[in-house]
Amino acid sequence: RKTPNCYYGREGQVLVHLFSWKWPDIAREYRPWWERYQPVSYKLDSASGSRDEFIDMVNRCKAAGVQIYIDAVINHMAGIDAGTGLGSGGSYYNTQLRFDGVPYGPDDFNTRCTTGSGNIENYADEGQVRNCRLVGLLDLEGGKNSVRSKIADYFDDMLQIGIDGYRIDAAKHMWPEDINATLSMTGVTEDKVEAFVYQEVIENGNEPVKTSQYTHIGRLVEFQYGYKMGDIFKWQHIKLSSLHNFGSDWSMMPSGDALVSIDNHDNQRGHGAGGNVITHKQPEGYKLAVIFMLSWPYGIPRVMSSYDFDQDWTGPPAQSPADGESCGSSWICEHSRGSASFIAFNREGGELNMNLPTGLPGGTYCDVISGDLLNGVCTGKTVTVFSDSTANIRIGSDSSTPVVAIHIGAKA
Ligand code: LM2
Ligand code: CA
Repeated sequence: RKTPNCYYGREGQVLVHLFSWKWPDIAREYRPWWERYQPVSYKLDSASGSRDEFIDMVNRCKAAGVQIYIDAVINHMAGIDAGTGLGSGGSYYNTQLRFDGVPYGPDDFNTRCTTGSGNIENYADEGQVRNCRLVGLLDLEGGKNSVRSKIADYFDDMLQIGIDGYRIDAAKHMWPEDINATLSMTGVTEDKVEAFVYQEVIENGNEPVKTSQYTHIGRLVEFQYGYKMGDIFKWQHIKLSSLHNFGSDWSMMPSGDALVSIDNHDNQRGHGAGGNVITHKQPEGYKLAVIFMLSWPYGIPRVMSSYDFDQDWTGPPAQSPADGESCGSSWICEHSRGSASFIAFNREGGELNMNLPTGLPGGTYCDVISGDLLNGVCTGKTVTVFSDSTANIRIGSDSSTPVVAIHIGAKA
């Protein structure tokens, strides 16, 4: 009676008094975010909500002209240490390789791994990277038709609901031909264009797995982009002016193959391959990096939207921004809207004062960084573009966002 029965490894013996909390919020608190990457079925009931709520979200986004791309975890199921239980959607699983909600059985898992632990031990061995368990996650045998067709059924279900594409999680750990064969099995209905595909392959120096092995399947996340943005906007190792040819000349893949981001949920908190990225924790440089990415013609940009965390595993706040929590505290919401047709940055330490070609027709434009065009009135600085499309651009070095951005949708 005098011990609080803490779980093994949790003997800190501290209680928390959750006064008047709702049960679902308590259930959600203290769950690490990375549980999402340990599926036990392809059902859509998760910590984010029910299947009906997912369908409703897709429909409402589509009505607003917004496409949905899902994060598809198809390389593996739960971790070897997950034991036995029921998933958030109620399906039974055990790590003797039974996942009844799909269903998958022992024959659906990889038997080609040759390491002693059954886990990936050496990234220089291409076979291990694809056939062994990534951090103990039970590895599906993507070479088998039974596995491919179950994943294809899941994709078909999603297409039917109306999603428009997939992020292929852990694509580095799948054989490219398995991904391709699975995608070719998915139905594309008459009025539907092909799904958009971007694969998660972190290419590291001398490792044998290369992004170029996957470019025939779809796009890839170009991780070098985020690392280089970190060099420039976080560490300032590289001068802004050297970005003039930023793209495939910087040993990155061709623009048409790439999807880019400044950071992601892994490298933001030191997971995955890590890397020196800039995040919302350094807001000044981060804003510049995001503005640069949105305006620079390379790859397809993806903007991050995060919640605040102090420990790497901390799950999301129980409440969404929509029901009470505002952006800027527990939810960061780095994402923004709008596009700029001419953009200038200054990070040289002194004032920038130059006549620059803008490519825009003559007129007075509203700078959408310092303000916005509201009912025909510019709330920020204005920029005059002359008839030869040049403009005098002045950006002081003392400003916290030393950027000017103007576009034809915001003529003052
Ligand atoms: C990804 N991309 O290719 C995701 O972006 C990344 O977030 C996923 O890892 C990974 N691949 C697998 O889908 C995350 C997280 C890991 C976590 C796994 C599984 O970064 O830390 O691993 O999800 O939940 C966790 C524990 C790890 C444990 C493992 C298995 O952190 O210590 O390994 O579960 O129980 C024994
Ligand atoms: Ca694999």
